[in-house]
Amino acid sequence: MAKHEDEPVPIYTSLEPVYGDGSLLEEARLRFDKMKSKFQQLFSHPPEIFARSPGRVNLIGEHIDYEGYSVLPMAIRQDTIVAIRKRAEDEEKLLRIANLDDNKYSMCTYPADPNQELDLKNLKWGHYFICGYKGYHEYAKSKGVNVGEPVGLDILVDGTVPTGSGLSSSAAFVCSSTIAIMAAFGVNFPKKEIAQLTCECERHIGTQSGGMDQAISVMAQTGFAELIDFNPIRATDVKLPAGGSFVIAHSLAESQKAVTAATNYNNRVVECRLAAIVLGIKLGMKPKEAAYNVKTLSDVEGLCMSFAGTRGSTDPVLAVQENLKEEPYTAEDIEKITNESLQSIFSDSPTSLDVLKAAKHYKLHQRAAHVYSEAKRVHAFKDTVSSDLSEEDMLKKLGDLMNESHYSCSVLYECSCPELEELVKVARDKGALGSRLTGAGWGGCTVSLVKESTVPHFILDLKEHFYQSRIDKGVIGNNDLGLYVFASKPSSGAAIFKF
Ligand code: NG1
Repeated sequence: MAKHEDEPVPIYTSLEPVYGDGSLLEEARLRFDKMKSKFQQLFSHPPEIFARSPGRVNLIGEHIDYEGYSVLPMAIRQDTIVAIRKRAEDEEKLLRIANLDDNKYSMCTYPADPNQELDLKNLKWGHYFICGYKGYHEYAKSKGVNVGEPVGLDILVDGTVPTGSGLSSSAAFVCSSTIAIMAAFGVNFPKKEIAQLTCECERHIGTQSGGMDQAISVMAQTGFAELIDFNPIRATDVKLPAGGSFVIAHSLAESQKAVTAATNYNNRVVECRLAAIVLGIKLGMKPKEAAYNVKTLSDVEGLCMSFAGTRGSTDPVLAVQENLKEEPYTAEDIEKITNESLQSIFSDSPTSLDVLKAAKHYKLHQRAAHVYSEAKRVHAFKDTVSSDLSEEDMLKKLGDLMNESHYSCSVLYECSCPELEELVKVARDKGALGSRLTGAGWGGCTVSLVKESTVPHFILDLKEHFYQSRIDKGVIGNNDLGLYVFASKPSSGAAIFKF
């Protein structure tokens, strides 16, 4: 039997396979009906096709996908839906991108040229669609698919994944856009290829993202979290213990990943590469070879393991402890080791050059220690889930691993913020077995593991001890709490609808 990741995105003629029955289905029906009538009203035609792709919560494995290490996310029910119609050849060759929430997102118009450059200094929400548009054309060309002359597209978007929350609204948007475009052009690729292509095309927005979000959004299976491996992308179903539930809670600090890329997300990608280069040189590589060939910490893991082996250990963190100083490195410190300027090492990556401009120093020891230890925790989590521990012990162990992950993100990787710290503390005080920031951090959500039977009580506790003061100050409305705190079961991945 073909593995599900080798199959194309499923095409459904009804909503049930994705939205099940009951209230979720009712909500979905209303959304699709609204989209159909708004589409007709805006573009004077009905949409031809819909594509949807979900957000995700990462259970463990933070900031390691771009270093080549496996991660363990699950899809959530919140998703982005893209309705699309290919415009006739005699219609103007424009991409008109509208949003159901037109108060917040006004219509964006772009030329139909797939080679257009995105103006990153003037970030518009429609840019995420263009990532998919460019990505589809680049990929189709590389596969020898005749894409023909550009034609215009009419597009309407509706997203329920909260933005800037670490739940990957951006990947849900890029994946649903790419899949809608593919479907409009009458092609479909295996899910694992779409996962790879959407990861690459989201980089047009200027973040050097890893592939976790797109992979889970495209390849998720109802009822399972997935262990996602990279190079090549693969997904392995992970059944979570029935007695535990994952509660997602928003810290109400919004993290604007694309805007802060040079000092936050891309900065960490650059620091990891520098840490890998310095480790490579300290462990015997020629400086020039390390400077230009070493891209990620996984590239030098073998050297770190050999080093650890000489001291009777298998832990690559030992090599970090003994070869990278804890004090921050200046650019000059690193250039003395590499004999190459940082500018020339990163000359092929404009977004990395932006990082160099903004950075005062580089914390190589801490970033590498986080990455290697977090990579181990992902496998420990997966092994725990499939072990024969009692459910009680299993949940406790999983919670401990989540707490360790949070500590590492907060102290070594410095991607937390005061609101996330407060929320994690409240969650643990109120009985969470484990609680951690999820996604890129610097704001956004936490994920907490709690016993299934205690979920309603736990949510009430979070309301009382974290949200109430914010409700009183008017930061969020009392009735909106359900948007910011909810328990989530593993949901299904991307789908196409043709009614
Ligand atoms: P979010 O939480 O969606 O910003 C980002 C990256 C992931 C991963 C996590 C940190 C994108 C699209 N996603 O996720 O690849 O690196 O941060 O683990 O940039």
